[in-house]
Amino acid sequence: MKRSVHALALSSAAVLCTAFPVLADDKIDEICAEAEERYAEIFGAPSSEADGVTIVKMYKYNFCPGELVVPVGTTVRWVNVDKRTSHSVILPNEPESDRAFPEESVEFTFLTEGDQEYLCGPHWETQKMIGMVTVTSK
Ligand SMILES: [Cu+2]
Repeated sequence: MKRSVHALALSSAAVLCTAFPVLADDKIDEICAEAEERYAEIFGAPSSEADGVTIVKMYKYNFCPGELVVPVGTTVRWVNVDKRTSHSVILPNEPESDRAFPEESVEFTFLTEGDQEYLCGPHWETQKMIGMVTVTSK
């Protein structure tokens, strides 16, 4: 009897765990769609048309997209499309970037292959503002 109660508790915990990220993803998709609108408003063209760089937007304590796969040698430009908040980028084994204030950006060229998790200095701890770049061979 005790065992089945325990099993039930475990299975409802599992349901909760799988349901939460789905909701979170929807919310992030919404935020990132808004971020892209802000980008196009500010720069007059979609971020996909940026010349020679891959754009990551920083908006409402998220990196958009949060995960990126790029070939080695790619320059990523993180653009702050927020109205008030400033952000930064901390890559593994690199000093923290300058603060990017609204409509400003920071750039980094990836010369090393592999997964590189990065953080926003002021917001990674409190808001989980964390991103990932996977750098592949050319
Ligand atoms: Cu931030």
